[in-house]
Amino acid sequence: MLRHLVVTAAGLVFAASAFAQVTVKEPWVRGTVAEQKATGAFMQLNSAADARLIEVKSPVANIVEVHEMTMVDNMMKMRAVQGGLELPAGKTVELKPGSYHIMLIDLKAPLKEGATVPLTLVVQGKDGKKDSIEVKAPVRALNAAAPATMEQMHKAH
Ligand SMILES: [Cu+2]
Repeated sequence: MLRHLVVTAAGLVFAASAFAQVTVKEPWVRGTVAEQKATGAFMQLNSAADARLIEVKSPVANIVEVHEMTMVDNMMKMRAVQGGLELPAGKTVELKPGSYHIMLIDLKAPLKEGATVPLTLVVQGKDGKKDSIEVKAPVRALNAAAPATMEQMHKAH
């Protein structure tokens, strides 16, 4: 825990000095029930300069991946975005159910409505510089605006 706090503090300092122009809007995490081991985190990202979301970390899950949904043989499948999620300068990239999302896998405990999930977004600019952005995402009810099949799809991989 102490180590995590130290890393977080360093990330914030770095964010203030690097490009640091990634705006995060409306972050939220879909709540889970007992025994559910995965869920999605959603938000809108807007970067002032071309960048990529290359990594996401969270203390609530053992594995965190950036996913995309694609049609394969007429079926919606999800997979990890290779090489990071592109954030074109000035364009809002929406992470939402049925589209790009942050996958929280192997959850350490159920996420209840009203809780807050800390997420650390690692963004890399074209110059190779990395920046950390701390996000606090509120947990919304399980059935909030999400396709019912999403959880089933995650079981497939
Ligand atoms: Cu996913």
